[in-house]
Order: sequence, then structure tokens, then C-alpha cells
Amino acid sequence: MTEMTAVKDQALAKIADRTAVIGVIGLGYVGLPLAIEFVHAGFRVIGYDVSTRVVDLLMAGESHIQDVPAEAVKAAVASGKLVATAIEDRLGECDAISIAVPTPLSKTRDPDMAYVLSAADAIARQAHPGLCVVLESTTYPGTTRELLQPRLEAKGLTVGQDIFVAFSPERVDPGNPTYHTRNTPKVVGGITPACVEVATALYESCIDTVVPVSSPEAAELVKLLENTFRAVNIAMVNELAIVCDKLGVNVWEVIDAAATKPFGFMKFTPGPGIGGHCIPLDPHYLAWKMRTLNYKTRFIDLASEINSHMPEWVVQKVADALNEVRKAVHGSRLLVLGVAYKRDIDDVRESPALDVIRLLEERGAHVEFHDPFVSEFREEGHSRKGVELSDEMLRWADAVVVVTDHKAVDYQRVVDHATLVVDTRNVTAGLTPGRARIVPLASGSTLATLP
Ligand code: SAJ
Repeated sequence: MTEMTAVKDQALAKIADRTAVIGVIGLGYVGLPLAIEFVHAGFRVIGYDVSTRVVDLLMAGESHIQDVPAEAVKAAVASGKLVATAIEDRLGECDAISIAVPTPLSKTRDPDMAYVLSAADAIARQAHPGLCVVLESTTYPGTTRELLQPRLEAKGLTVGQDIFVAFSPERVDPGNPTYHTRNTPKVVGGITPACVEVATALYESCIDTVVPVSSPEAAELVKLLENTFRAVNIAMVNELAIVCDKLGVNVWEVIDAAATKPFGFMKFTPGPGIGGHCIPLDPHYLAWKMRTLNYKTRFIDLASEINSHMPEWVVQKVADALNEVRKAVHGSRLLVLGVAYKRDIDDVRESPALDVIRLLEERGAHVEFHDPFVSEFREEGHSRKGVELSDEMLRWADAVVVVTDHKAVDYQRVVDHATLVVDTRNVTAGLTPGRARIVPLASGSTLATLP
């Protein structure tokens, strides 16, 4: 063991014998499941969050994250293995710290790094030789090296010798019944080979598969590739829907038939736009970074343009459908079915439904919504309550607009009682014809009435 590797070897030893104390900064949908996995791997874990509400509820054995049962939190706290705190000094006890704080985009699609910088400064104040720091928050390539490393070295520590720094993208898919933190492969990219070695050992202690890459930039780009891939392909099928509408072809039939190709194809489906805290945002971290290098990421920009146009496409479909029965959008009574950004969850962040509702109300419609997972939501400071789904409500509406295809909704009932259904998710395919006239997202006629 040389002087150069003594610190690293000791860090590895403390991870191996589980005497290392693990810190997790940000106890949200990424940080809390990760903290629990480290506890299950045998470590003592200090969960740090600036929200005393979160800290208090966790220390009371409760959970605010749907994928983390309260029983798991209660057991971890009762065993003394997990402590949640808002006291920064506690980070000084940690031998490794994972940062899982938000990285929002501003209105002008510029990355807001305030949370990451705050975490980095807190760690820098508590940093000591042997510490391993891993950034998990989705961000633009270069963040780890340009923002994290200098702050941690400011105390005289040398990355790769005294302190180990890496990036490891979070791949948490809330509500996914199959893939959780432990069984989702984890990519790790360190500033130096020693950083890769220590960060890999850290995650191998609690995650089944760890995939080392040669740099933090590579790891940062892995995440952006994963979600830009989705955004671009969703935009492509959204444009295909518009193409099929103009050609009078059923886009769902085309996609389903294309999906029979057993290789070289991956199915995506068109819809009213894209929501969530990942897909609409992540590609813009890369676009922003490349703009600073005078390069325009045309794919990302075009995908964003097409995806963000879809709410307007839906509203035009509603207007055209009402017009066919001599009704104007202005003064019409509309029921939006589903406001969550995707099926069977309760998250409305960036949901296209909010745009659809806003655009319809700007045109003078009276809009109500029903969502089995969302009874109310707050938007721009005011709360908006949903309505119960009833036969009366379905008959009240001049049009029902299916925006989110929650499985819990009885769409046959909708078709039986509504007058007009604008179906942006193909939920009415195969239903028995009812009272409602159905207008699909892409109004192509089916080539034949297939069984
Ligand atoms: N969407 C479509 N058509 C599609 C797929 C999605 O319109 O074919 C829409 C959804 O309705 C939603 C938005 O796009 O509004 C995003 O949907 P998503 O399925 O990508 O779900 P997210 O936003 O929850 O993405 C997360 C991501 N996970 C992480 O970043 C760790 C993503 O990488 C996952 O692939 C995705 O979950 C998943 O597969 O569930």
C-alpha cells in the first residue's frame, strides 16, 4: 500500500466491512429508496434534507414516497441504521455521500443548479480525507467536474487521492412494479480511476449490477441519452399521428402492425403531449450545454417543438368536433378525463392535460376534470378540484376529452353516456358503440373493420 493509495484502500475497506457511514442528500423519490437500500446492505445512513417536514415524518416512521413502505422506514429508524436530519454538521460523520436533489429548469429552459450547489457547498464544509461524493441528479455534461470538483478541492483535498468524486444517474421509475433501486443497473463515472473504483464499490454494496464508465461526463450523457431517446421517439410517433390524420389512416393500427417486427423497432404511442419531471426536461440540459459550445441540437429542439404542439392539436380536434354539431368551444361544457402526466399515477408535473385545460378555457370553455388518482391539484397558486365521474356528468358535457388513459376508468360507460368523446389515447378502440360520437387523436379511418 503506497501513500497514494492508503486513503483509497481505507475507504474501500470501510465499504467492504460496512463500517462506512453513508450520507444521502435529498430524501425524495430517488434519495429515500437509495437510503433504504444502503440500510438493507448493512450501513448506518444519515439522510439529510432541508425540509424539516420530511425529516420529522421519516423519523416518525412514515413515508412520503409511494415506492417506500412506511414499514421499511419505521424498521430502519427503529434499528438506528437510518437517521433523517436537517442538521448539516451530521454530514461530517459520513464516509460517502450521494446527492439526489432536484435540478429544475427555468422558464427559459436553463438548468437551475441551486440545489446542487447548495449540497456541494454543504459537503465541502464537512469534507475530510477518504470521503466519496456521488452526484445522482440529472444534469448537463460537465457538472460534476466543473461545479462539484472545485468546491470539494477548495479545502485542499485532491480528487482521486484524498477524496473520490463521481456521477451516477438515477434511474428511478416511480410506480414501476418490476424495477426498483436494487435491481436497476447503475452506471458510475468517476473523475479518476480511483474515483470509479471507490464509487463502484459503494454502489455494488447495495445494487445488483453496477456499470463503470470512464468519466463523469460519460455517465451524465448516459442519462441524457436514455431520456432524449424517449422524447425524440415520442415526438416521431406524434408527428406520425398528424401524418395519419391527414392521410386518413389509423395511426394505432400502423404502430401496432409495425410493432410486430421482432427486431429493430421499439413501440412508442402518440398522445396529447409529454409530461413528468424527466422526459420533457432532461433533453434540455444537453441542448443548453451544447448552446454554450455554439452547437444547436436540432433533434432535441424539433422533438420539443412537436411534443409541445400536441396539446394545441388536441384542442383543435375538440373545436372541430364541436363545430360539426354547430357548437363553439366558447361556452361549451367539457369534461377532461385524466390530468396525471401518464396512466395510473397521481403526478401532474408538466402534464399536457394542464395545457389542454388552459387552452380550452382561453377559448371560453367551461372545463371540469375527473382523475381517479388526482382529486385536486394546485396550479399557479390556486387549487383546482376534480369532479366525480357520473352518468350525469358524462351527459352534462358537450364533449369528454380523454387525456390520460388511467385503467381504472370504465370507458364503455363513458361511450355509453357521453355525447362526444375526443380520445387522445385510443382507449375507445374495440368498445361497443354507444351514445357518443368518437373522435380519435388522429382521425384516420380504419382500412377495414378489423375483428
Ligand atoms: N409518452 C407518450 N408516448 C409514449 C411514452 C410516453 O406520449 O410512447 C408520454 C407519457 O404519457 C408521459 C411522458 O411521455 O406524459 C413521459 O412518459 P414516460 O413513459 O417516459 O415516463 P416518465 O416520465 O415517468 O419517465 C421515466 C423515466 N425514468 C427515469 O428517468 C429514471 C424514463 O427513463 C423511463 O423509461 C420511464 O419512466 C418508463 O419507462 O416508465
